[in-house]
Amino acid sequence: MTSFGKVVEYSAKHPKPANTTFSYGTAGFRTIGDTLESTLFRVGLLAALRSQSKQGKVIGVMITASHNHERDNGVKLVDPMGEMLQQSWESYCTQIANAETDDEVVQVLTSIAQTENIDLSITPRVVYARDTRPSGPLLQAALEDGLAALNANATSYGVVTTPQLHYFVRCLNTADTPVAYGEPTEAGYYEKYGQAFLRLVDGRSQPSKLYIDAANGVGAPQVRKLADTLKSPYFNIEVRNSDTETLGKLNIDCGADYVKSNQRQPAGMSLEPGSRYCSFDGDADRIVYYYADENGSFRLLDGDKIATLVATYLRDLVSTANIDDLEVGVVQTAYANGNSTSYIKDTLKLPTVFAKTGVKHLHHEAERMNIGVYFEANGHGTILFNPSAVSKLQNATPQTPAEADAIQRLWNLRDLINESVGDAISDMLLVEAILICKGWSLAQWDAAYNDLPSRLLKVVVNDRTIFKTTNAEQTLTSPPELQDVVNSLVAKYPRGRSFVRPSGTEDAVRVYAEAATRTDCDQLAYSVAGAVFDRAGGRGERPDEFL
Ligand code: NG1
Ligand code: ZN
Repeated sequence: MTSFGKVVEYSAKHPKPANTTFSYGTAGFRTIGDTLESTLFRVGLLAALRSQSKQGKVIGVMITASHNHERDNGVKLVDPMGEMLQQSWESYCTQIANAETDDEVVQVLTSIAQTENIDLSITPRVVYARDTRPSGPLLQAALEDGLAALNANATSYGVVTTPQLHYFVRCLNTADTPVAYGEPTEAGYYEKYGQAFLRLVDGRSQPSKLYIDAANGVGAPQVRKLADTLKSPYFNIEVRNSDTETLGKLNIDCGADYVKSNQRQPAGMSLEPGSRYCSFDGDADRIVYYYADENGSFRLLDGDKIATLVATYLRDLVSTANIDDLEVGVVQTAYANGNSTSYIKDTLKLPTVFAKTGVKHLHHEAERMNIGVYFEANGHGTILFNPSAVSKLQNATPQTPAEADAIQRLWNLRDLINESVGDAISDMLLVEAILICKGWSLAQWDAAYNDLPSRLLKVVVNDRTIFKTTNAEQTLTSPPELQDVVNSLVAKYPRGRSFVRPSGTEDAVRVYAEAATRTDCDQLAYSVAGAVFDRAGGRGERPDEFL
């Protein structure tokens, strides 16, 4: 096929490493950066094809490995509305990445084009960006070769956060339509979210300084640009862990994942009671807050706390706005702390559902709700207003100034959030706006409910593909009988809950446990992890610290 005429020649420059299998998982391709050159080239080809399959809409490609080690890298595709790649195309990604020869690459392209009935005469349009990783430039060059091989109209956004790239894609594809999302530029991004923030906080008391741990990643320069754009006492920040130049610092002892996993402050931050802190991850799509209480103890405000804060605020606004049948719901994963789920159901009296791990699953569940708040406990999430919510807001006829104000605030909130994907910078502005409007400290926010003690462990096994789950990943259907063992262990502990699932991003099995006390929780976590190790081919050291 002539459309693929240049592919073999270009592909020969980016040979696939022998004996390596790539897989497009929850977060796209993710592995040691240096092994990904052929994959990036091929993702370029596929991004072009995907654009053609969408009649030339812009497709995004983000080169990042998020919170993972600096030597890792990865890549994921962004669909036209700024959402994650449609799931049915994930297997095409895996297929093309694993084609053994240059000719096979062309065969895979040809077969996808036929299956999807793609008009290859359409000019593909693709935009791409990368984070600060050292392997980024090399991988970007390979991607550019893939795009050139299919004559794509390709534009680089340089080094930006993952959610910024999602935002650009959505802006480009909605330009000049009734749902135009904004200017597809960095300046447009800061302007849109920054102005919505200022509209919400106007006239309120100014907050104290917010210390931001940027994980020594791309969030550091980007959040500073936001502050430079805003120049507002409402956004009084100091960025720490902002060294994106020195090798070996990205995500090390800092960042949202470190803070959430270790339940402690990052390097470079000593916590003063009364002060306010947050951490981004390496590509700035996750955020967690924290502070020291009056005894100096570390207190974490994770994705569950953010979800409950946001849901409470939205629920109250919707109630004041007095619009019929406009409902707020919350989507969580099984990793959500049990007390957050009880709080949403029993105190807020809002509907809540569990989705499988990975934001694309949460996103789809949230789309079914009028106003869907979704967050993973690790701090990755956002809010979606579905078309029915938007038309209810448009058609609302406020009867009082309070109703009109609440409706205006809902519009401003919608402008403040990145609807395409979880975004640390936009989520931070959202949290800040709510805290400013409520006049709350972090301790007042934290007071809504107390987390149950929880523990997340990793077990390395010979073959994690034998682990199969159901019930939003909370119940194992394979290996046989392992779930019965987990159930009998859980039954021993008051408020015990535990589940086992294979990781979608690492070669390991994750064990989560929570219970009424720290001791019970740890015993439960380690006994379940021990059972997994013994009965399902554990490798290396047995996890038995507490037994
Ligand atoms: P896996 O490795 O499948 O557990 C992790 C996170 C997810 C999600 C993805 C993508 C946990 C327990 N898991 O997935 O929530 O963020 O990475 O980055 O935090
Ligand atoms: Zn990330």
